[in-house]
Amino acid sequence: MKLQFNNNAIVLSDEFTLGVATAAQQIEGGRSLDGRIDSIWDAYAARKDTIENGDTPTNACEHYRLLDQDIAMIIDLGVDAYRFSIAWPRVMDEQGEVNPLGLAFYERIVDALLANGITPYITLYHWDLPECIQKSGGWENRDTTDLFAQYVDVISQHFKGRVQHFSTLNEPWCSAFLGNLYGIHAPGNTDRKTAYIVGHHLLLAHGKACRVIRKNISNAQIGIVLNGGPTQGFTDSIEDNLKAELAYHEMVSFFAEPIYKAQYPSLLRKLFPDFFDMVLAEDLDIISAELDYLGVNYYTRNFVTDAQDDIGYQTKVSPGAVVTAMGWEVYPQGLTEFCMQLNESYQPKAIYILENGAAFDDQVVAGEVNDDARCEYIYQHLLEVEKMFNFGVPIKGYFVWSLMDNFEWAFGYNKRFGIVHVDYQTQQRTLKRSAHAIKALLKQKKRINSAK
Ligand code: IFM
Repeated sequence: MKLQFNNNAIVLSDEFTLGVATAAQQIEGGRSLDGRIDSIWDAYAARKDTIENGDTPTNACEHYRLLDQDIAMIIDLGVDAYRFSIAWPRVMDEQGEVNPLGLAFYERIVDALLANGITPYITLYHWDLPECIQKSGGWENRDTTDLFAQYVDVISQHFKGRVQHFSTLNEPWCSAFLGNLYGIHAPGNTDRKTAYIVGHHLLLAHGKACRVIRKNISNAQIGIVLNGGPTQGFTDSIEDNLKAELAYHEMVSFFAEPIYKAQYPSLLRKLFPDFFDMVLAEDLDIISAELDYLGVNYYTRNFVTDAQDDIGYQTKVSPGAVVTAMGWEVYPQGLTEFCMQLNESYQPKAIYILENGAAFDDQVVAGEVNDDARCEYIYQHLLEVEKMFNFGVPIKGYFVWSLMDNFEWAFGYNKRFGIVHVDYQTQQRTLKRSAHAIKALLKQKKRINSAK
């Protein structure tokens, strides 16, 4: 099937899912509306010097208030699927009881999508742990894995028959390592062993959630979303290559090996033998529950070199590389390289690119946003998707990150990833050129399919 994108033809299979993605904490706002309780990100952002410009997710894109208009915008784009996350602090209260108003909000989303032929892809955890649970140890506390399973039980029972696709965790590396070793995400710890404990408990929570969803929904499509990219030494030195190995193992293998091979990487076990005491006999069996898909979030590749700090390594960009506003190199072929590496190592049944996109310093000029760099970025990555088909990678879908500009975690509102521009003063949405290109692409996809 031929698809036009930015005047270039892209060939994708008919069954291929093209969608857009968001996450609750980054767009919803409505911090304490209708019984929502605080998350660790609300608490973290309230601390001094954690987020650029002192930004907070309190209002974000006010998606909670503007839901109808945002859903209309999603429908108008004509996407096959919409990936969004459910905020645990919106649907469960401090006593662990269901908040019906919170649940009703997601019900409105799901029902509107279904009524318009758009498939909902739910992410169950996109970093917004309820702060009350953090106060009892958060992900360092094994009990949190059972609380997560209870929350997932509520969601999967509620949406049974309406939602099939569930991603348990988004980018657990960020929650575990950025949040507990790097100290730049909530809750802001800087200790490697804590990161390992948190990482293990996240994986255990994932495994328990898989069991719960399978029990509740017989035809569920369950996955987890990992982030990463091709990783190599910044120079050819043995030191840089060893650090690159460590970085890749912590970012990807730490999560993928237990899930697909029921073991932690031997390199990490050798380097940090005391860091795995929290792994109990039955855990790896629970963690390695069968999955229907692997979600991959890809943005860039990583060059790694030594660092004289507690992390012990750092990533660098090669001189002269084209970078986005995040300082991340634009390297589309890395998507294929990374997916092929995952495919060879773990043979997932299916792979979905659940996030790919770029931040640029977009400006509205005369009511338009000409984000040609983003159009090109997405186009080049879609070409890689096409390439992967030919290499036999079981790639089933691609979701642009993100539907609209939003709260980019520690960077606040400074970084714009959306295909829709958001004016945070007025909450005015403006479709960027990339949104128009994707809309046209989807229109053509539907036209060709319906003509068959
Ligand atoms: O905005 C984030 C998203 O929440 C998780 N993946 C990476 C994106 C861009 O940094």
